[in-house]
Parts: sequence; C-alpha cells; structure tokens
Amino acid sequence: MQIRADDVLIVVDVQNDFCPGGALAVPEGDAVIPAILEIAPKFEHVVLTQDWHPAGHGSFASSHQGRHPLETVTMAYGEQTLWPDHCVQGTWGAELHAELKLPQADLILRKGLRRDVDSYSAFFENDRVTPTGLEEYLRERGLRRAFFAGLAYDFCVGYSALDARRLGREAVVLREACRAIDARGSAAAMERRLREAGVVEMPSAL
Ligand code: VGL
Ligand code: ZN
Repeated sequence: MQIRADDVLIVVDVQNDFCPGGALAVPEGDAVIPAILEIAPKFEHVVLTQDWHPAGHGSFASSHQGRHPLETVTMAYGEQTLWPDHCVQGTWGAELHAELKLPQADLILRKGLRRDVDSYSAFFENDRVTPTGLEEYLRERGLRRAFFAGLAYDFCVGYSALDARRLGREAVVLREACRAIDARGSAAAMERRLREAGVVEMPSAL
C-alpha cells in the first residue's frame, strides 16, 4: 500500500505496563516495537497515545471492593472490564517504552485521565461521546487515513480503529505490529468487529 502525505500512523499505548514486566503485560507486548520502528519512517505523520490514569482510577479492580481484574462492573456509561492498577500518571509503568524511539512523532495524546470514565479509544472515552481531541487535531492538520499499531489489539487499538470508521475515516490495522491481551476470546471478537466495520487488516509490511 502506498503511504500518502495525509496518512497518519497512530501508535497505541506502547508503555512499560503493557510490556513484559509491566502491571498489565500483554503477551509479547514488546515485540511490536521493532515492527513499529520499521514502518514509522514511511509516514510523514505519527501520533503516539499514552494510557494515563490517575491513582484510584475507576477501571482498576482495586478501586472496587472485593472485585478482581477481568471481572466487569457497571459504570454510569455501561459495562467496564476491571484491570490491575496500570499506567498511573508519572510512574515508570506509564512511560512509553524506552526502545520506542520515535522523536519525529507529531503528538503524544494522553487518555483515561478522568477517574470515572475509562478510555480505550484514542478518539472517545468509553462513554463513546466525550472526545479526546484527536479527531479535531487530525482534521485541523488535514490528516485522513488512519493506520494503527501497538497495544492491545483487542482493546485500545481495536476500539480506536472502530471509532475511526465511525468518524468516516479509512482505517488500517497493521496486525503484525500489534499484540492482544486475548482475555476470554477478545482477540477473535475484535477481529470480527473490525471486519464488520470495514477496517482493513494488513501485515506490518507496507
Ligand atoms: C488498555 C486495558 C486497559 C490498552 C488500556 O491499551 O489496550 N487495555 N487500559
Ligand atoms: Zn487503561
């Protein structure tokens, strides 16, 4: 696929906590890094996202008495999966992985800042209506097709790509530059949703 000047690569949540040794380690999470470093130079525009929660965030199982990671709770906006404490603002786990050297990136977008609303998608919080500002940013800068890589395929990458389609964008997931948490079949479920939404899946080789 020919990359154009108005394409953007969105690198989702390649942070210490999602890599081996982190609080919410995605299997082989760090394996996305060489793949991303290989494809990023083909893009004129790169945006990085960073899961960035306050301590005591509502998506943490520890914030709900007697509840455990991967259980679900009902929040004001609907069902929310619970996670171990992760990507707490200012901690090592929240830092972008040191090997993800992308100094050319246009923007680092932080999400999940509000205690009572999680944000998987880079575009909207989990209430599906509160914007993160990314759509406005891309529009103002004239960026159109969105390519996705990073962590985790079945959560933040997948929901970001679904929202890009919902916003009328072409969306491409670079599958080999992603890894999944795959809790209870979530990777296969996301693959189906992406296909139904018209998201294109490609290997990372562009
Ligand atoms: C993510 C679960 C909780 C992700 C973030 O980046 O996919 N997953 N927070
Ligand atoms: Zn999170």
